[in-house]
This record gives sequence, C-alpha cells and structure tokens, in this order.
Amino acid sequence: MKRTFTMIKPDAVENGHTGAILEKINSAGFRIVGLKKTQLTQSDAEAFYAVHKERPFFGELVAFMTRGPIVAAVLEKDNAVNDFRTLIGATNPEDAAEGTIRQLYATSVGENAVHGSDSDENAAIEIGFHFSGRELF
Ligand code: ABT
Ligand code: MG
Repeated sequence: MKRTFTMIKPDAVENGHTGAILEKINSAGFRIVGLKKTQLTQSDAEAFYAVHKERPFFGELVAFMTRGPIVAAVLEKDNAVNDFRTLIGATNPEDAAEGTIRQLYATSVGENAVHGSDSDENAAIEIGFHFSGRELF
C-alpha cells in the first residue's frame, strides 16, 4: 500500500463540500489514515508552496490557502499518488474530466478545491509536514 497527502482547500470548505469530497475519496477505494481540520499560517503556506515562490501567482496562492480552514488527510491505496491525481482532475477545473473532484467542486485554477501530492517523495514530505506518527492509523 502507498500513501498520498490531500488538503480540501479553503474554497471547498467554505462552500460546504467537505462531506461530499470525503465520500468521493472513500468510494474511490482510499483508506483515510489521518484526518484533521486546521488553518495554515502564512509561513506554513509559504513553505508548502515554496516551489512556486518565484511565480507571479505566489502571493495570491498564499493568501487563498490561509484565508480559512482546510481539511488535511493522509490516504492509503495501491498507486495512491497517481490514482488520487486522476480522481481530482486537472489543475484548471475547466480542463478537469467529467466526474472528477475539481470538475464538480473547484471554482477556478487559483481556487481548485483540493490538493494531491505529485510524487511518492513529495507525499512523504507533505505527510510529515502536517501529521505526526501518532496521528496516523
Ligand atoms: P496543488 O494540488 O495545489 O499543488 O495543485 P496542482 O499540483 O494541480 O497544480 P500546481 B501547478 O502545483 O499549482 C499549485 C497551485 O498554484 C495555483 N496556480 C497554478 C495558479 O493559481 N495559477 C497558475 O497559473 C498555476 C499553474 C493552483 C494551485 N493552487 N490552488 N488552488
Ligand atoms: Mg502541485
């Protein structure tokens, strides 16, 4: 079994989609190993998205990710990283396939409802950033 990390982002939490998104995750065969509602600080968001710090959208991205609570989760499944990226759909919801979480619940490329790790290596880093060992079951 492999693990991936997800966040239900502030737009989706604000819009009341937390339950529906968790249900999609369950139905797709992921086991929820860790789950918490929290709010990112400025430095959390800057660190999480450090790869984008030179991009023109970085300021807006950090402002968005810190403006309200998120729901963070660790998910377990065979091929977790790739299967979860398939379940969430393309970064821009206009390009996201029918039935994907972003097609259903995202607002725009900048407010795209969910995060999913993009590699096993980043999944391990992101899980460690948000969860301690005794929060994972
Ligand atoms: P994340 O799961 O948030 O990492 O999104 P994803 O991996 O699908 O896409 P990347 B490229 O990592 O985008 C990170 C965040 O930056 C936002 N973004 C991206 C923009 O606002 N404008 C852009 O032109 C691009 C390329 C989308 C992602 N965050 N949100 N929400
Ligand atoms: Mg990404």
